[in-house]
Amino acid sequence: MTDRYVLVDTDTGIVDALAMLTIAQHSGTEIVGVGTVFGNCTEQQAARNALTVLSVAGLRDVPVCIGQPRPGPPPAADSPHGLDGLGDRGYRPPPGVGPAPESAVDQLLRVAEDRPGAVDLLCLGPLANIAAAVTRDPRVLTRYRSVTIMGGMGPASRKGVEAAVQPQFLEKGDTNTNHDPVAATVVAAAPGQITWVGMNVTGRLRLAWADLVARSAVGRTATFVRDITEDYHQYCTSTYRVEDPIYTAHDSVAAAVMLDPTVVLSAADARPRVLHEDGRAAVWGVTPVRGPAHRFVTDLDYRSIRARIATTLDADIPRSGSAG
Ligand SMILES: [Ca+2]
Repeated sequence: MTDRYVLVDTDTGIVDALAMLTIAQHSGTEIVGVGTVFGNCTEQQAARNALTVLSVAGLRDVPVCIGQPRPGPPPAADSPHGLDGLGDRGYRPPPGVGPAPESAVDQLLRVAEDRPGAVDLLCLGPLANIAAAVTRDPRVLTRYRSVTIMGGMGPASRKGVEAAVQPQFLEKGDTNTNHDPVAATVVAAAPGQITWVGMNVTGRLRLAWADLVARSAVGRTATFVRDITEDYHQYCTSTYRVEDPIYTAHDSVAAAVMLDPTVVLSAADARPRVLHEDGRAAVWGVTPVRGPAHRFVTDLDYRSIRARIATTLDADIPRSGSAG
């Protein structure tokens, strides 16, 4: 029985792919649509990637709608997600499969109108589509059952704490906001049941590369994820300055929060504000709250999230052969 309906907005890079697989493999959950946005790649490439990822999960009928392009010139630095967003491994959608004719922004507005209060919105990329929808209908996000955003840096009051725990935290920054600070500013002022799952909590989940390699020896899903993560894991290992190879899964952390809110061990209500520092933009939650408060996650049940990702990677392996 389906008891959860999800609309995913994504710039379909490597971490988005694992998050989409995580949702697709969660029983009782239906992905009602995907909207794509620039970020890890172009919005068109993100749509191709989303169709590829959905096909890995065995889903062929989910509409994938193309959304907003990058408002300015492309970034100077190469993306750790590769030129195509999925690690340049040559993955393509199955023949005959293509994006839907509706725009991602129209889809956001239509789903909110058609099924008020019934759909959870998961935002995994820069917020350009969401901001465009809010500009056309300022209350659109209130018509979603919940809105979960992979973005922000957490409550501003904890900035020093987070920086001490994660030395690379401030320099790495809030990628999705930095891609489009204007869009983040629009969404920050919007009303709704909005939860920011920021770098302060997603960066703490580091998954062992060796574990993914082991799982890829038996599972088709794990093989796909390992393949696209091959170069990205080297980037993660050097960024986080750790000895044993790791990979991060920022978007899967946000997906886990949306699928099971009980993984949130602590959170704070605050007002999201886009702050600029050293040429980068990031959302921080500030208090006191004037205007609509949003929720900023500050701690999570990482054990449960790891178990969920392991289940996702092993989804196509018979149960007797899977390890939690
Ligand atoms: Ca993303």
